[in-house]
Amino acid sequence: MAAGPEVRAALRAQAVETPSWAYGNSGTRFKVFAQQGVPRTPQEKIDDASRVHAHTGVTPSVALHIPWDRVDDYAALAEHAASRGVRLGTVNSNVFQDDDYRLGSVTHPDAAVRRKALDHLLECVDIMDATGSRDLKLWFADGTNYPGQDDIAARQDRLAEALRAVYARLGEDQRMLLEYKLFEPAFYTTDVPDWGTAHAHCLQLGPQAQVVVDTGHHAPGTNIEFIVAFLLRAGKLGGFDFNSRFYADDDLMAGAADPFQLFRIMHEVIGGGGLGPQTAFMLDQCHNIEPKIPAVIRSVMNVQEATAKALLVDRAALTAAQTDGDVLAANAVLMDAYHTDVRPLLAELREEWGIDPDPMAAYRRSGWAERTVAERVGGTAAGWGA
Ligand code: LRH
Ligand code: MN
Ligand code: MN
Repeated sequence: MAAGPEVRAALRAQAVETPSWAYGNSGTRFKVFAQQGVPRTPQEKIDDASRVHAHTGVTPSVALHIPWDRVDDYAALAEHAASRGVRLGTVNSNVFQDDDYRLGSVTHPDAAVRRKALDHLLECVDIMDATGSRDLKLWFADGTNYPGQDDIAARQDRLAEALRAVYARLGEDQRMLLEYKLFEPAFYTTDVPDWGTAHAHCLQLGPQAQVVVDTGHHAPGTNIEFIVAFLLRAGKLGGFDFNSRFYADDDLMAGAADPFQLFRIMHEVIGGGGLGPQTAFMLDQCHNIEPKIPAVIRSVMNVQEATAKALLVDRAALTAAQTDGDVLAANAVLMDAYHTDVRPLLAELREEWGIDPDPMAAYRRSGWAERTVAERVGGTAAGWGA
């Protein structure tokens, strides 16, 4: 299957944002495994992100998580990123790691806690102003554990009120990406459990509010590509948090558990006209047992491979087969693309872009891992599971 100039151009233009927290120590709720050489500061996380960009050529931005990446001067942090050849991307808010949030944040029954959570979200927009970030990503751990614990509908009212206040604070070029998650840490009700709830809130807010699809946040068997197609059609797909899952929110490397699902998602993205900067393609992963930078590189390559395969789908043949009602032919068009080995194409493209065709080997040879182990003593936890 030949890759024409349009496919090559689309792969060149692709951008995947990496998360600062993927570079720090992380773990499960049972144990954080400390690795040697991990970043001690937000600046060092950015340095690691810039290594990934140097080897992949397609990860020009790094997402922040506040307060995990709190600094005094965000403009200076943006300058640091620029000096390393990357920029600061999405600002992720964190209203889940404070004792006050035991019963929720923006949906908490106590107005004082709701105010504290809202102030944090507004502060995140101030940070976006300083960093030049376009997107604010909102994920709420809010929910309840027991029937009767709180009023489900009243919590929706409180959520809507907070979202309205944040939306009103956004600048013209800024967006709010609302992330949903089926369960965890709440186990009975979750206040934003699914794309329908997120979509309904975003619809009420306006065009700058969009839904973000974290691939690990659904019930097993959920057809994520359907959600993607639906949201794209509605103009409401803001972006992705890519990661793999076998069971729940596993946060494993994107494309590791189910590369076919990633391909199917990218096929819908392309079909719906979503492959471009209007969609934030982000990773949201934690590398607990594997070395972090190579794990991020591998994930980015997996996203690239899924994208390349989806770009190779013969859309004219697919439409013809679909119109004819030829189920097997239509399915064969998709499978032909999926079974294409796109690794030689991507290697060739990397050479064209002036980088090593084998990012994993190039990283290993770079000596970065050894250097950071020698230089960085006492790395920090990402904040997650810490
Ligand atoms: C929640 C989530 C959300 C958080 C991140 C650390 O499970 O996916 O995006 O910000 O993990
Ligand atoms: Mn996420
Ligand atoms: Mn998650």
